[in-house]
Amino acid sequence: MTEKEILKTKLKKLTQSQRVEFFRDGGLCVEGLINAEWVKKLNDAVAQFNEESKKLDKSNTTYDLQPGHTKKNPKLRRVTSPCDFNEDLWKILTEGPIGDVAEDLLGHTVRFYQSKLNFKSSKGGTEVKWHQDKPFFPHTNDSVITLGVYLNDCDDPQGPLEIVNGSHKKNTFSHYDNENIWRGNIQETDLKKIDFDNKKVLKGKAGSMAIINYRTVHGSKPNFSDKDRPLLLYVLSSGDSVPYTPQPLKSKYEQIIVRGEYDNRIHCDSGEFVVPPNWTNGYSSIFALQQKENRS
Ligand SMILES: O=C(O)CCC(=O)C(=O)O
Repeated sequence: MTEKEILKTKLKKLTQSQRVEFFRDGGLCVEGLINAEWVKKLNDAVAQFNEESKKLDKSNTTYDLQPGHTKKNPKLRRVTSPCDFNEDLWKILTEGPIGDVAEDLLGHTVRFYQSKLNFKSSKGGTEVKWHQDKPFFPHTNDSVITLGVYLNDCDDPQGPLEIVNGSHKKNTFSHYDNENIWRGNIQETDLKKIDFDNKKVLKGKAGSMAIINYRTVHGSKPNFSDKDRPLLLYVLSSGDSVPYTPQPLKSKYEQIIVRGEYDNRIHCDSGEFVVPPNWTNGYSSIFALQQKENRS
């Protein structure tokens, strides 16, 4: 759906000025969107994932472990498709506030693309280098967003998400290097073209939501503090926007319409852009890719 059409729909959760800020800047953080009861349920799920990770000594398709992970000193970095394993994580989208915010920003028909749980553990949780999401999963139109819920208070030391205001309306950069190897981040020469003076830090208390468009330049610093930074992420699109390339993070819910009615129509923006590698036979994580880790 177009910005103009969406701005006219009835709001469920956000204010009109928050919605205008989202379309102007390409992202924002809103405090208090997820109440304490939901935050507790989501944190119970996080505790379960942490327990499971202690049974592992290497990463697999669901659990991405930071180098140095041990049972005694677990360093879970990401859970892929956490909604597949916990009903509350799915319910907060289909029946709760995540779906309501999605309707405010995507229109009444909302399509599920993927979910992930990024931990960024205390005392060394990995940075996420500057990147855009569109190069990872280009869609037929740019009505694609990520909604991220902070499950602990997240201030500067914990490495909150940061965005470059207005970058969603400018270039979409290649995430390949000069040798045509996928790196998952914007390369040095292109970083010089970005106005980093115009940054916004999306930090907030537990239950805040960081919201970004999939073309917005974003990243986050490492977490050297003594508090973890669990961030639950949902990637969603308008019903009329579908991906051009195979989904790297498999899920039983792939492409499900979570809100509204789908009339079998899609909208295609014109243009040409670089597509990602074919990850049908395996994908690790943005952290592992950007850190150039080899997986056996
Ligand atoms: O966890 C973060 O700080 C950033 C996550 C992100 O940008 C992504 O997974 O695409």
